[in-house]
Amino acid sequence: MSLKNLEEGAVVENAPCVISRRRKERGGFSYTLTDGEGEIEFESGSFFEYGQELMVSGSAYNDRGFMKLKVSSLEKTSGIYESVIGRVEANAKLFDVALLAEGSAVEKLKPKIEECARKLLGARKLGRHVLLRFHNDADGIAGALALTRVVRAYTSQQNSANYTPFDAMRDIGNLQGQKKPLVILLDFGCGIESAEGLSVLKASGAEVMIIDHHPNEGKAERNSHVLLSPWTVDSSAEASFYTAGYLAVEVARACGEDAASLAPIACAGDKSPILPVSDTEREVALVLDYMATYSGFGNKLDFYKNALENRELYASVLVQAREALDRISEDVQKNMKKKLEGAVSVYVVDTEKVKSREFPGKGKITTRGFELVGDAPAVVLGVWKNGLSFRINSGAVEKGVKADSIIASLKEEMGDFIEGGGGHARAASLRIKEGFVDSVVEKILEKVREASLE
Ligand SMILES: [Mn+2]
Repeated sequence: MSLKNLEEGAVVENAPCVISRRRKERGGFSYTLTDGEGEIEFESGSFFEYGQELMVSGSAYNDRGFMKLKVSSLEKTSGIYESVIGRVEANAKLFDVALLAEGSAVEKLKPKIEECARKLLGARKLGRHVLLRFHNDADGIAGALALTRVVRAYTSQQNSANYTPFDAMRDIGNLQGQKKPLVILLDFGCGIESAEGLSVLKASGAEVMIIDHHPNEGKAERNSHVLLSPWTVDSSAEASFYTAGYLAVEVARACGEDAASLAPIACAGDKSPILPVSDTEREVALVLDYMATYSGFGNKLDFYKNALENRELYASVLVQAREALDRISEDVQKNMKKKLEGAVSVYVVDTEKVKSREFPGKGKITTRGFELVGDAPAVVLGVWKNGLSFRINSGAVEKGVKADSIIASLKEEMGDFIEGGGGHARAASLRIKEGFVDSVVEKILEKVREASLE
């Protein structure tokens, strides 16, 4: 018999269920039992952990208008938690709201969005331990703000686009003792350099959800349980435009949360054109990016939430961020050289000569250059002593110049100098052995010339 809508006097016999909530009360605890179909409270002097699996017998009684269970026998058991998770997720009530963005890709993603939503609603109902790692930029932060409207999570900032074995070991250590924890990676995890760390994490028994829009070079579906990625339904360069933060917002909306206002912030942060973005939303993205640049690994999400609510802090960060961007414009202009003239032009900015502290970082300096070159098909490379950053506009992408494919062939042809890297068709970065940046740039010029001739 299921725990759903029990009437007074109904008898429950050996029902497999789990503890999904606990409240301290005078003389003991009040617990909520869930079997995946319904739930009911009972009182007990004994202590049980969240997720404790039990075989329960008893009868329902009315306690001042609330149906509770008078327990006659209670036995600890095992092996039922996953089936309860499955039932809770299947029974979760989703909200069928129209997607904010248009396009066939996102329509095709709807089943995955719903799968993620069911998982979050199930985790909420069962009080599961959720660890949410978000990328340290406006897209990752906006998405994390959306997901935490649905479920309480331990949030932690990830200052790299790669999930390394170090990350995995640390997470596995912190998750010790948690019953079937859910780990969500937001706006990173699909790169090839995350595959090893992810496979270790998955082997630990944690359930892994990845919401990411970076090209799925690491085949993240193999090392996760749920993958929400536009690359699974669209292989064009436009797939990246469905940013992780945007997708997370759609997940929250399918859960019934009004998170729509966070989506344009995510899009502004990653320069995605899928949604209209207002000046204010662009400002919020800038503030989040600035704060994320200056804050460390492991930072919790509340830090950003509080800053957005604190008007004085917000206004002051905005002024600083804008000044920092303005300050570099002249330097960028001075240090940007046109290296290739043709169907697709290539410009190179020496970012070491641009006076900037941590913000704007190399990527944003390159973006600044990119904003200065105009609309003709162009590639901007921001270079420094051991790396470079790509920004490529639509005109160049249409002519077949894509950063992710250039990077893939560079890794093959110059594997000895390329130490890593990845990203999108329009924006990506490379780590290069010191002393070899110039030769890599030469090779890129060659590749752009070839691609734009074809
Ligand atoms: Mn992103």
